[in-house]
Amino acid sequence: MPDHTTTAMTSHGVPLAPPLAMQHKLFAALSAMFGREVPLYDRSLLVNRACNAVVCVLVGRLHRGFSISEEQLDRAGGERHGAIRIGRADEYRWVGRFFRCFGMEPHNFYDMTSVGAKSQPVIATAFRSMHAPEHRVFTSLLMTDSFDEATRERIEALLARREVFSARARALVEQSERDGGLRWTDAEALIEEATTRIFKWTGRARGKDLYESLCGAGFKIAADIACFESHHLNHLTPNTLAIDLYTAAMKYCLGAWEGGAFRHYAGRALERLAKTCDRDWMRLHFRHLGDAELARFERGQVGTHDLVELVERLLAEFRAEPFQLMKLQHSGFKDSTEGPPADRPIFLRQDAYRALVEPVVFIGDDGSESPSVHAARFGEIEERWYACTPAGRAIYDACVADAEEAVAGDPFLARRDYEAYERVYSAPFAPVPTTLRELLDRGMAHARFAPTAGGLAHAAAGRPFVTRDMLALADCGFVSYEGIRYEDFLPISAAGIFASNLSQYGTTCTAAVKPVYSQAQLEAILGRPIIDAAAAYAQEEAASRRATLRALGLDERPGPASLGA
Ligand code: OOG
Ligand code: NI
Repeated sequence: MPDHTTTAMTSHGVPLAPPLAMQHKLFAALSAMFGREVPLYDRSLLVNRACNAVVCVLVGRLHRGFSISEEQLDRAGGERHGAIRIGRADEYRWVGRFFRCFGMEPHNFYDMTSVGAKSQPVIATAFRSMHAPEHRVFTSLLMTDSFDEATRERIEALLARREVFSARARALVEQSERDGGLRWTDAEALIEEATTRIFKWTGRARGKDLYESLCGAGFKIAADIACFESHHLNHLTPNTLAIDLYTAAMKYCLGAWEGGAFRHYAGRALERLAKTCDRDWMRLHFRHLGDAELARFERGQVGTHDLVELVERLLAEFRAEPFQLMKLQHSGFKDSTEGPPADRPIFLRQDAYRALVEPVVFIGDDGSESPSVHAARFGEIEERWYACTPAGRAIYDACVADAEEAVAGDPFLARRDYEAYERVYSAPFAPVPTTLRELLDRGMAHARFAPTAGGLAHAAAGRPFVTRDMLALADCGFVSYEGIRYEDFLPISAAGIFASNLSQYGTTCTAAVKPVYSQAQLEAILGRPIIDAAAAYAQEEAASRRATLRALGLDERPGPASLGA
């Protein structure tokens, strides 16, 4: 695996670009590319930044001494995940090799063909760094064998004709593999391949007949993959500090909501934040803050007037031209947010503006051009919470199933009466705790533990500890903990995003026999193993427990059996 911290050299003594630095550069370049391609995306970043800035003002009043630099604010919203959809197995392998040059490994196997009614004919993994990732790419592969024979042949024939990775891009990837990295000039050349070719939207399509018959038969996703010439970014999702505030802001700026609705929902979002913004929230949302800094902040108070003032401040800011999103062509915002209810801090919550209707030109075999439109690219947002243990995951899955069932009978409830929808959807999540501490007490979420200065001094003085239990040690002030953030995706949320944006609920397999897909199959396509993220979170927690016990001298001195570990 490439080393992310030290400077490696080529055999000629030229320094290699650190993969993580390359990754930041790649995502900044992709964001700039996507911003040029999709003005609404660029503007949505401004909306997110304005919301995040207001959140930071509120946080500064709640935690006196907290402030954030412009750069840190950019970084908080600068985290991104992209989504791409690939047509052929050999293309998929190239994409995996490409991301490896940037220190990004495949995490988790997502079989989107079997997520119930919202299934799509794709399987996927997500490329990201293993440690503290800031960028990810959800990468789907179209499974042509889930179509009837005739359709499958037509899709494959069209896909066979394209070449997304140029000879230069392939050579650079091979060079990186051979030399264990790339010099900066070559890294920049590979990033240029990414933004000018591999992930670029060209608006040029082929196979108009196939396109129309796929869309007509409800296979929009297949049309989006098979008929285009690149692995165009479908969306690039920034991170937000307060998804409900952002969503309200977008609905207002897009013209879907009046000021009154915005005031109500934005005020509610800030009020909730004021209640939940404790030390754990701070650690989760601001990675640059350490325990020492957090300890220096003094608890402040905010009242209704603060919330009103901040909402009005946003409204005033939204009068400026860049926030007049209603003037851009758009298809509105999703009706409801995917993921757990706002007060259950696990996994992640996502929302999106709907896929834009974009002009495309179909190029015929004779070179003729035929103008048309295509709707696939949308604008997602997300807020990340804690990674669950298998026990937490099982409870979450059961809650989701109940919640989906509870709202299934009334598909337009969210649009008609959002607060009623929220009540119905969130009620089944009652078994999920609302705080990190409760999640940890119940073994539902993962944490990283560390000894405190007090704990180390206690150990150095040779004083005994009455327990080896991490949370009990934390209560005594000997150990600190922080929740581990969830860095992956949720099939059910992804399915909801796919479904709403394809304005199509899901697709059924038309193959004579429905194929069964496996992780091993995708690993064979990639030519390397897929990391099991759940195991990685558990290992990270276990390693921190072991290191903490060792630092406190508790590994050699087993505690009283009755108190357990
Ligand atoms: C990918 C959908 C998955 C997410 O955030 O869950 C995804 C796609 O639309 O291609 O991006
Ligand atoms: Ni996404």
